[in-house]
Amino acid sequence: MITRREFIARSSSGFIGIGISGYSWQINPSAGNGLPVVISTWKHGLAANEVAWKILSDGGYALDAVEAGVRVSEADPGVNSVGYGGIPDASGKVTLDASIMDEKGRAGSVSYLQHIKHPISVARLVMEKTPHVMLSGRGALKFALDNGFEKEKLLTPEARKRWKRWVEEKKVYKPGVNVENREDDHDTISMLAVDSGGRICGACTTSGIAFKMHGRVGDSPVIGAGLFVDGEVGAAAATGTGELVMKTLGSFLVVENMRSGMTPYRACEAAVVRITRKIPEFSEHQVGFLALNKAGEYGAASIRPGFEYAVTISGFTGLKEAASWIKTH
Ligand code: SD4
Repeated sequence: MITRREFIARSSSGFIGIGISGYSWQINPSAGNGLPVVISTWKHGLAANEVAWKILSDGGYALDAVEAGVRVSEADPGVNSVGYGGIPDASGKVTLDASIMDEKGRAGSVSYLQHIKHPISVARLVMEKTPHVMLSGRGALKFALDNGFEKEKLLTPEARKRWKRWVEEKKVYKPGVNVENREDDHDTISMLAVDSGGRICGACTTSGIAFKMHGRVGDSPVIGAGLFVDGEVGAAAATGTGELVMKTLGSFLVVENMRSGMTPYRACEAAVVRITRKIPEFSEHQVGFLALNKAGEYGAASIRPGFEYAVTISGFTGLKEAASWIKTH
């Protein structure tokens, strides 16, 4: 594990770097702010946090908050990476992945789910009503329909147009996501919240990487990869190229790092370092981790610059840029 001194030394040598303000801010992230706290990935997290915060500030349950929060992005056709309006796979189909976990360590997820606008709510039902953790594909769809969800058309005209252009231009799938200057940038929403009763929960939902192979499932529905919650320690979630997160079981690693005493920021940084050590082509990809501990402290780290996350605490709501491993400026 790198030490703080090494990290700063390498940072100043130009090998890695982080924004100084982001760094110092995250080292002592939210001391004194108290509970509740909600954080989520990317700019679209701001609107999602707003809905989650209403529940949390009324003394509500973190699980209800994260579910309601990410549903905002799922329903927004302008968010082209989640639910309705998501960019399809290479065959033109919108296939969705989602997962949810509560403070008791209960988990539910769906993968390769089609035609359902709110996969996060299906994931919650899997958690609450079945003896299983994950339902996939047709089985997940049947379960959703049996439980009152409606079949909807998720491919918007805009997303269809982008897919048509991609096919016509005979473009080749590029696995990097959220990397600058990539036309098909893509943003999952992952949200973590701790409520005023100290209950910590998380949710993660996505249409996956644009133009992925038909049948591909990413990290988001895989418990421990895209999301992990341990109610006695904290929660972590990921965004970015799912294959890197799955190979390192990133969110589980972040939570385990917190269990061994790291701050949320340090825990995320160490999981990014793990990826850089295990996956030679890491620099071609973006991965960002978010973490929140039971005390309401939070932090984030990413491979590349540009990973923003939305924070809402009492008296503050706004975007923060995560510290990144690769320095580009
Ligand atoms: C995936 N992790 O399917 C997701 C994609 C993503 O921001 O997070 N995009 O690999």
